Amino acid sequence: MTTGYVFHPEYLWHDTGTSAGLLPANPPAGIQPAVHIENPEAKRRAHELIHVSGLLAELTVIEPRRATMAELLRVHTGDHVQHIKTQSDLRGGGDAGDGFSPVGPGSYAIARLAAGGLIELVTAVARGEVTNGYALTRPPGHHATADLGMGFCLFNNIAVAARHAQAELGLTRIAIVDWDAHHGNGTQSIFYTDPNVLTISLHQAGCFPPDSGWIRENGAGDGTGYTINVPLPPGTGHAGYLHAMTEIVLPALERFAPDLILLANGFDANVFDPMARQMLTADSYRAMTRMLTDAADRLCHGRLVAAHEGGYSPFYVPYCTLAFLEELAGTTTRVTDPLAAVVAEYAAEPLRPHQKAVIDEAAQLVSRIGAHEIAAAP
Ligand code: 9RB
Ligand code: ZN
Repeated sequence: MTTGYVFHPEYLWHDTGTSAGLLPANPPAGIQPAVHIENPEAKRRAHELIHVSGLLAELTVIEPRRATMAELLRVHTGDHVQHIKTQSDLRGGGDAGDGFSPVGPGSYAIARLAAGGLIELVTAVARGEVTNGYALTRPPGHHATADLGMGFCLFNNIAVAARHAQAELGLTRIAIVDWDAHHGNGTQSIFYTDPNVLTISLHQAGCFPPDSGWIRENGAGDGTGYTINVPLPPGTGHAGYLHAMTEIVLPALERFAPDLILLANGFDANVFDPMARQMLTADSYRAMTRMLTDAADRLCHGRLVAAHEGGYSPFYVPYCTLAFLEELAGTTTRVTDPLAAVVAEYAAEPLRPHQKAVIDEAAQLVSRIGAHEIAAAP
């Protein structure tokens, strides 16, 4: 068993400039500029820790390439791709669509390298060159819709890789699990009517985008039942997420029987994240990853491909990433979570009744997966 790893220094060159936390900086209005919240630091440190811990030596490094126009157009409109290119050609950069998604000078090429990196990784997995893999990419992708960049995302990397897997690699049924703290609205919208792509998003209710990611958003047309949202209350921790994995994600995957599992791997549900209010620890990511690799082993020859999404604590994201990647590779390193003692109290956060209520309600949707085919069978 081998684990593929995609990284490129250009991912760190995607220049998001300044911001004031959530808001664009605006000195005349008294909004002080600071380094943009989606900056390279957490990702640079994660990559360095992967190297220094010795884990990198156990991985199969896969070189990214830029996604082609045809590959992007499987998901995005020509107007959107052109818009990103035009903004990227501006000397001072521009915005991908919603006013919260900076496009730095040259970010068009970097965003293509992110989407193409995931394509190369999925290809290596499909060919059996590696069992599973991780793409530590930037910019992120899960908020980007067919025609709009949103929430720091330019192109929807996971969606581009999923369509490539279907079109070129013979992997038809694809499950996309998204445990970023924010709703995977872009991915949801792209596959909303498609019964061959199951999307499951676990996120903090109402965090971002506004009014998005509710249980009632359950797919449409032929895709009815193939979108599942679990809007977890703020404050959900290890026990709550594990309950959601056990009661929803795992049974949904069993029912769907995918050829490939993709993971939108945001680390912003950790307890130190400035952009969300969930309470996961590095050990939580390890446990959740173990559940997914076990499911992938049972259902699709271990084929699990993850893409980096959010995660904004430069000091904790690296340890969450290492725990995740160790588990993916089925190994450990000499580096353990140095904050484990500090987070022990948080880690003990139990499943609260209001969290259980949401999870149990969303779990009702699992039986809708494949209900058509089962009803239609003689
Ligand atoms: C503001 C708004 C946000 C909020 C959160 C994210 C997180 C992205 C992420 C991005 C942009 C809105 C400040 C809407 O980590 N995804 O995984 N912007 N939020 N309106 N206003 C005024
Ligand atoms: Zn996020």
